[in-house]
Amino acid sequence: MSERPHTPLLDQIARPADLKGLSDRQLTQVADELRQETVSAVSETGGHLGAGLGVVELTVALHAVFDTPRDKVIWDVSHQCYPHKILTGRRDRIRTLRKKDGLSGFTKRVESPYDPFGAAHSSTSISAALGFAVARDLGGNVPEGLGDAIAVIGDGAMSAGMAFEAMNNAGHLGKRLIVILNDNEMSIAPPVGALSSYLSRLYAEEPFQELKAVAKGAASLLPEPFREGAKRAKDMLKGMAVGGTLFESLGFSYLGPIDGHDMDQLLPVLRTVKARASGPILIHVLTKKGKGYAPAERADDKGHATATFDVITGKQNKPPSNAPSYTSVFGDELVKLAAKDDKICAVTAAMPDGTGLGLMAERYPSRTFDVGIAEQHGVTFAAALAAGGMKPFCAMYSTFLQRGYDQVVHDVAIQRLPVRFAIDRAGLVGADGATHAGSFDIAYMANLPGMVVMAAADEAELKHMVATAAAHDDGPIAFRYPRGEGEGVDMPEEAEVLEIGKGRMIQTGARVAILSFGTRLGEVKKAAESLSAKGITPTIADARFAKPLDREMILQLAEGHEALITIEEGAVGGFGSHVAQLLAEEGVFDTGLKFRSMVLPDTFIDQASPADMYDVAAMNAPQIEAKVLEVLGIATIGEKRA
Ligand SMILES: Cc1ncc(C[n+]2csc(CCOP(=O)(O)OP(=O)(O)O)c2C)c(N)n1
Repeated sequence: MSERPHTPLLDQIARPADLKGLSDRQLTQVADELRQETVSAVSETGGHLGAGLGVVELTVALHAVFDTPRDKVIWDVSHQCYPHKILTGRRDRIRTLRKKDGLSGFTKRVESPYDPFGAAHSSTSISAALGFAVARDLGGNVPEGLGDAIAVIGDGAMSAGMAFEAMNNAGHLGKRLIVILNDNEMSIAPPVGALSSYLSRLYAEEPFQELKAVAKGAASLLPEPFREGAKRAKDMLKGMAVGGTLFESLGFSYLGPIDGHDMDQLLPVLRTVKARASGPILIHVLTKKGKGYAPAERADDKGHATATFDVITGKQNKPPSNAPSYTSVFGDELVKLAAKDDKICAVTAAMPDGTGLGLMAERYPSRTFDVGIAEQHGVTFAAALAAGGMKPFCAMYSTFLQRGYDQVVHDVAIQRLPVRFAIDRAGLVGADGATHAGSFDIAYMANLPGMVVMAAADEAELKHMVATAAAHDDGPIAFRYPRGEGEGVDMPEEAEVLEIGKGRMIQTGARVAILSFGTRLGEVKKAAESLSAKGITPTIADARFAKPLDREMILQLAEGHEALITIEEGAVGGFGSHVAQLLAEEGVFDTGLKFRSMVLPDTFIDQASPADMYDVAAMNAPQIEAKVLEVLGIATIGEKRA
């Protein structure tokens, strides 16, 4: 553990109200100390570092000028909220960030009144802020009161449709609402698209914010020193095309860009806006992701996400890996297939590295599309690529694909278009917690007519499933796989195209059959080993497909055993429900099969290690073993004693 930083002024800040008596110079010092504290805390916990460092000054300025929690500061994505947590009474627990029973890595309503709205998926903040503003004006009533509503949204998050839907609505309603565009010219990867170029032009062409502000008639919003300069320049600027017109045409007053690391700009601008804003206003703030910590500033991702690290050297503590990650197995196999088939292409929504498409983008840039944080668009775009005779792989995390669900139904499934969904981060993901858990995709994909749904039990299976998806031209197909390393199995040289709707037997036993869908298979095998010491040898099968089901295999398992247990890394309504439906319809229950279905519990599970989260979900080997004993009516020793 590195030495804690010296933070005399920050030590006196128990809550944002304590900032009120400080001079601007002292607030700058608080910001400096807050930055050091943030680096120190994240070095112990790991997590999102770069985004928080970029908004340290903004965080201090917002809490110094506005009256939180009455005023609602809504952080978009909220991965930049660690400095905010430190200032809002959670400094004593900041080193528990993202750990079991610790602070969430995101804003969370139940955690603090200073977190008025939870987030983790992007681009919701303007909608949320608008909701608070309207609730305020309609006389809504909450314990902390309702004051200003302020959304802080990054340039990456601003590229999503939802942000524009909200601005369109806000501009129409005309309520007092403050949007701070935190523009660091970064998403996780460098941002892409026309909006990003537009934002760059806003400041590249015209560096003087006071000139631009005046040209748009916003001089009265500026603090005195700016205003004077602005007046002098007014004539000069008449008729000149200026930036901010996009936001203005949506009904926002545009102010900026200002330097988001300069308290002498931030504080007066925020104070003036607070004193004078009447309708929706967008303040364009320029920041640097990773600001003030050299290793983060230097990193390709600007310290977006980090393991624990040494503060002095910046060296991250990453455990050596024993097996390739599922993500890389997908990425490598896709590149192999793309080399042989020039119709194969790939779509990612702002996660080129997270989804393993880096190599594909490098080798086949014209066939690899980063659409920005725009899952809805990404899915429909892939649908039309398929309609146009291409073979698109739509690579998204399970949790983010949720955002494109209607597009999956309406554009892909109803039209039976052969989009290949590569669903990464399936199941419980660990430190990012409930917002990032891939819990629902089996249910929401398998209920769609014509959708093929596969889950890989290990990395070799994943390789086969990528090839199977590439070969499947008959309609949409999805395959899911978890975050992290594979099981360490031998990798086949060549991928095999699997027969659609056929599972595989793993071991033949007696009395009980365990039918696994996905990577719980490893835990099932462990449970079986332990059971064999008790004289019970379960039959084990890997379903491979939740849709179409391997009817023959499942009915045989049901017939040949006293009990059948399904297990999957997903919520109720998925694989197990489909199996239960089949068994019910086939009348299997009429003749007395004992059936259990192990699914994620009907709760949102807080962050912890994935293994701990699966313990909470009761889906690890000991709990599988207990389930087998329970269904066979064999009480465990512990239960007998109790
Ligand atoms: C709907 C959705 N898709 C993808 C992500 C993954 N994600 C987390 S942060 C991020 C980049 C956000 O960039 P920006 O808004 O510019 O904020 P910065 O990290 O640069 O401060 C992405 C793509 C997400 N949180 N939500």
